[in-house]
Amino acid sequence: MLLFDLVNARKAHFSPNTWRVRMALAHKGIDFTVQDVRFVDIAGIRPQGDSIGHKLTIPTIQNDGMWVTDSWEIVHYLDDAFADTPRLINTGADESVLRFFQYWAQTTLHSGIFRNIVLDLYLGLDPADQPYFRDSREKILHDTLENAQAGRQDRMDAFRKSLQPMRLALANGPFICGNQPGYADYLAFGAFQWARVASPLQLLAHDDVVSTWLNRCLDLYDGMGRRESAAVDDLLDDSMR
Ligand SMILES: N[C@@H](CCC(=O)N[C@@H](CS)C(=O)NCC(=O)O)C(=O)O
Repeated sequence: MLLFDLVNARKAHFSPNTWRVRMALAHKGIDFTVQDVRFVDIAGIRPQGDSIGHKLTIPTIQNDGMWVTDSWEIVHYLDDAFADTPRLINTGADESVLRFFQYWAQTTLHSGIFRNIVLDLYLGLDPADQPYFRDSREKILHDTLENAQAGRQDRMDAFRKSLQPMRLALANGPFICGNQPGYADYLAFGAFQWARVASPLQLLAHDDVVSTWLNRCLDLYDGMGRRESAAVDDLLDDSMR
């Protein structure tokens, strides 16, 4: 199992969509190797015979000659190809509700976080990635990265309020999926891990149950998430040198 994942200049893995898949692989107990790529390398990743037929995005996996791109497709593939491991996406209504949760994560979480860390993301990238990232993201934002990120402290209250559905869910159990973590937890975790790895911004108040949940997720699978160093730890290390 080979997982293609993005790295920044300090070789930290920051992609929110890949973190979903990393957690899914760990949940299933599937060992994997990681091939680090930068944004500028993605176009050069080509399956033999071009079996995917469209542009790859990260995450992409290669297993047993099979290439799969897109986190949702990858988790479906893992559920089918490793049928004796715990299933993450059940078919029927459960799948539709999970898909709805993914839409919520992409809109409320990813969009809410993106603007607040976009300049930090850029500054952390390998210099070879910076022109592409600036150009493509400024087109999406219709603004410079600097303007987009400015004033983020003023947006913090609104972002924290938007997490209320998570707080309500976490009143029922330690994880969004109940007593045990499941794919909804990994969808949300990916977003917070993205911010943690790429930016020193403190997104969550320490006394927020979402922060307690995030720490619980960081501890899962022998602290797999926590082993990826946070941007703030990196900055502290720098200032101590
Ligand atoms: N829906 C896709 C989204 C994947 C995606 O957009 N990945 C980003 C990195 S997190 C990417 O590959 N971007 C390539 C680019 O911006 O050129 C998934 O969940 O896998």
